[in-house]
Amino acid sequence: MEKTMSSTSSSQPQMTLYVLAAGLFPPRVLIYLKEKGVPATAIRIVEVGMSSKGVNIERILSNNPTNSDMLLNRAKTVPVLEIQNSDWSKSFITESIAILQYLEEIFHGDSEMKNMTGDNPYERARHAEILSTAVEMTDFVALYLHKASAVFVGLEEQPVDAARILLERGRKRLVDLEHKIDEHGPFMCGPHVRLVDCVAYASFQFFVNAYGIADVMFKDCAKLEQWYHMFEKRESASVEQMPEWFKQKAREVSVK
Ligand SMILES: N[C@@H](CCC(=O)N[C@@H](CS)C(=O)NCC(=O)O)C(=O)O
Repeated sequence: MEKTMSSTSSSQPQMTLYVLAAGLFPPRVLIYLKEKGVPATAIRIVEVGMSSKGVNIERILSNNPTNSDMLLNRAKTVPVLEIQNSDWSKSFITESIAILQYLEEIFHGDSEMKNMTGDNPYERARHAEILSTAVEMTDFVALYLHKASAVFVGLEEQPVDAARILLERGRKRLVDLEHKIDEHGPFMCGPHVRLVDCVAYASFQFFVNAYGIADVMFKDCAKLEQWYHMFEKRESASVEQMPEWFKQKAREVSVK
């Protein structure tokens, strides 16, 4: 899938976003673009797909032969944002949170688009706090699944103790998140949708849909469960799903 575009305005650079739309991390950016209100013409989106070795990074490299050394060192994962500089060289951002922060700055001041981090220093600090808990939760739960799901049997070591510890850490971050999100919602930081909603929803929907661990994600977390079911009805939330063969294997989870 490849959607073409040119920049919305001459003040913004031309950008290409490489994704695996059904993965865990790229949907953070795809959901954010829709919630922010970035026109589909502002960023070219290229699906890299999977190869037998995992994410097909070759697709990015083949587009960027002159930058391949730098990309091989940095872009072992997606999403990757490629930025066309005014001197025709290219720059790359290879971490989802850094991509989101860059886009938030690039589109800052565009009155057609929402502010996605907060309206004053306190709101932005609260947002940063909840975001860092959501990111830590994602990393612990993702690693737990690498140690406990049948999808990774034979691909990496799966010590049961490691799975237990990672699950415990992930659960602790989930409970932290439950306590930190706004009492009245409907979004994590209150009445306005923020970047953290996009990041957290990408994780929740992936863990719930691909790995079937709603029981883990929502145990003692009623506010999070309510937030999730509110957010899943939004247009931005219709994300691509992993294939059935993956889900079937992924849902065999040994430690819960
Ligand atoms: N910390 C990175 C993680 C990105 C990541 O792991 N992406 C997955 C796809 S969802 C990937 O590319 N995996 C390939 C691999 O780990 O070899 C980010 O937030 O962008």
